[in-house]
Amino acid sequence: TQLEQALRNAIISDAIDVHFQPIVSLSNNQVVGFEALARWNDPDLGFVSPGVFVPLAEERGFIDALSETLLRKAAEAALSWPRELFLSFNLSSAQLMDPGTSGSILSILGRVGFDPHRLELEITETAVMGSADTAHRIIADLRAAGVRISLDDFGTGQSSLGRLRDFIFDKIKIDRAFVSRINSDRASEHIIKAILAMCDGLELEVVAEGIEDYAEAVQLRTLGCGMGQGYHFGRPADGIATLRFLHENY
Ligand code: G
Ligand code: G
Ligand code: MN
Ligand code: NA
Repeated sequence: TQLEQALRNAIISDAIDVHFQPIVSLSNNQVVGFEALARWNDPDLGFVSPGVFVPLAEERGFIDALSETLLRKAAEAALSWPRELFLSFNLSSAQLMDPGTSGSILSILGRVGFDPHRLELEITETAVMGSADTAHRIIADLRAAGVRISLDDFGTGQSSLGRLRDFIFDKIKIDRAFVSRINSDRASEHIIKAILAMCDGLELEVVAEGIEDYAEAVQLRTLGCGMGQGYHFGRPADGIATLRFLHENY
């Protein structure tokens, strides 16, 4: 298809960019890290969402090429940040089925000179279930090298609490579906309280995603949520804007 051909060309010509969205500590609003988000603005097709081109790349077998370029760019950009903030990077389910993934990630970090302890990888539960043995081995290899693992979109889709007993995660990201209702719907507030209590017991860090206003930030901080992310703190921005943001915020 036209889209597939355009995506191939974009990968080859290095036209897919990476943007960064801040993740803050809710106790003091300090930036603690950034999530890398792929951005593709094609001259003919216009802006294409990663929600579209990432699944296409997976389907057509070029997710590895795409992801390697994005991780390299993201890690290189993170090296220019004025502080040693963490970099959070999304892994797709196809990558967790490929035994070469851990080696390829660690070799990129080595070449760029990026400390694995500063990297977090965001994965979804569905991705871990896809090919459980391979996924667990990849995760174990990465964690042994110091990389941390976040469970993305927690509370949606096929999440099952049983997965948390495997102790393969360092952090939980509460899906914005709960966060956006925290001040209008008692059920969402109770669910978030329960997630926070559970993560406290399991010694998991927590990020609330999709915080869009001050009231949500205050409520989550009051409930004891450690970290937050969302338009209230900053939208995803390119590398240069991110550097400017960091210099203005310290
Ligand atoms: O940035 P946006 O909200 O449009 O992202 C849409 C989806 O694309 C999200 O689920 C996000 O996790 C995913 N995504 C964004 N960048 C990447 C990437 O570099 N790799 C992978 N695998 N997924 C990404
Ligand atoms: O699936 P994942 O959690 O990786 O998706 C992250 C996506 O959420 C990013 O693509 C980003 O554009 C989007 N996002 C980040 N903050 C907000 C927010 O405050 N509100 C909304 N609606 N989307 C957000
Ligand atoms: Mn994510
Ligand atoms: Na999410």
